[in-house]
Amino acid sequence: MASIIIGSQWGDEGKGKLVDILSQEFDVVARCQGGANAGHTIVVDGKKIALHLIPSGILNERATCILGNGLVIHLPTFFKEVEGLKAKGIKYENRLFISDRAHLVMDVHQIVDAMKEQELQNGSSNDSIGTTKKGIGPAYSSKASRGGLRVCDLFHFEQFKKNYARLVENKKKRFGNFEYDMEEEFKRYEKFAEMIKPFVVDTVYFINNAFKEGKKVLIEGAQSTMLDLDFGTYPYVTSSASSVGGACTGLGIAPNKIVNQIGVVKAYTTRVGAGPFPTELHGDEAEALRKEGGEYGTTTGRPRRIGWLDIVVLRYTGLINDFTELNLTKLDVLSNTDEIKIGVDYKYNGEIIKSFPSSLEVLSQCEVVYETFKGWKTSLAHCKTYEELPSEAKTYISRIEELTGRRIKWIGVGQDRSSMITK
Ligand code: 2SA
Ligand code: GDP
Ligand code: MG
Repeated sequence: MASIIIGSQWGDEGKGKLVDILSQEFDVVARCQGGANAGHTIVVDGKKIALHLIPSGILNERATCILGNGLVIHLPTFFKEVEGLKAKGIKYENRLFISDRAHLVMDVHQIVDAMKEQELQNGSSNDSIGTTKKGIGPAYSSKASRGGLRVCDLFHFEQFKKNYARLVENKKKRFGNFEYDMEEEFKRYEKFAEMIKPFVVDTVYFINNAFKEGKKVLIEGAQSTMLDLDFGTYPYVTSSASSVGGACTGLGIAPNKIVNQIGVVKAYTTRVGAGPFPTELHGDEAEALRKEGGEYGTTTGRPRRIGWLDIVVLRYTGLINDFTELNLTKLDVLSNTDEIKIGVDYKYNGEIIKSFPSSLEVLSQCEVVYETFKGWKTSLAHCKTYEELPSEAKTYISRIEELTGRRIKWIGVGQDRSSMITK
């Protein structure tokens, strides 16, 4: 069986922390989409570890970690992260594997990512997406247009060189000439081809065989449902399927293997990059929460945009993923707030609408209906059980359960692995 952990908002809900905690009960932890745009932070005994490509299960030495076929992998970043594990004394040999079918992000994809963003910025209106510039969109474009490079191609190097040269030529045709040392790249990738060998397996066979042996697989979502290429606020999305469907295509598993869909919900909302954000806050109120919650991109360091919790978003992402339980995170961050709001409905032309609109034009004309809650104004640092939480916090939690129709099973009250209440 498999369980999947998925973000219910625009990312950075604290998925990495939950994966780290739950991975103790799993044999395999797998990523199924995205790449090094992700940033998953884990804090153990005050020590912080930020992971981008490697699954957050790596700290649990019992678990095997998989990067599935649905990922786009920048090998220099992968090896840098492996070096980081080595430096921290984390054992990764024979327990960290990459799919032979995963696509590669080359430096050319990152160059083009930055160029595309610049192009959009230079347009009549600034329409840039605010990508992480990690080459994610261009790498998935290469994959979809059948000009991509895969991990398995590295082991047929003459053909790999031809395909790589063609990829760069195509980008030059589209974006104009830019400096790119192909000979250096060939040398670099010839070395990577050797270095990556011990990590490469047929992950489709590996995971399905693990199921056969009765092993438990935890799937780690990245980027979250509101950034999903199909369901997110298009075009302000990432280029992968970051909701539950991405697990089947990104790992080669059947849907009946997934028995739990765990939604991670931040107690307020954040978004990094451009795009609509109906419950967004500005000014001092936003700054106070940003500071309190340390809301800066784990990958890029960009300040995250801040807003109130949005139930319309949670109902919509709940439909897509059918969350079986929720993890409410960062409740402690609201501890200094006098009045907390929750966006409960959107009104369009004066009428409450049923679900999250597809059109950004419609969305921009929606008015959010709020409910207001009294803050608890006391630290949650000492709370180890649900009963110990202040009554105002319990009211807030119950109302979220009521409004979403979903059960909150875990409540995050601090950054550390130990700061998680099970309800
Ligand atoms: P991309 O780079 O093509 O995937 O960017 C497209 C949009 O997806 C957003 N995106 C993210 N949003 C939240 N967190 C992400 N990971 C990092 C983090 C982000 C960072 O953990 O903080 O460090 O800035 C992530 N990755 C992609 C991105 O902001 C664009 O809106
Ligand atoms: P992810 O992308 O969903 O894994 O989330 P990130 O790691 O990018 O961002 C979440 C941030 O919140 C990280 O710095 C976490 O350490 C932190 N975090 C997670 N849960 C909690 C919590 O309950 N309270 C506090 N204060 N911080 C948390
Ligand atoms: Mg993150």
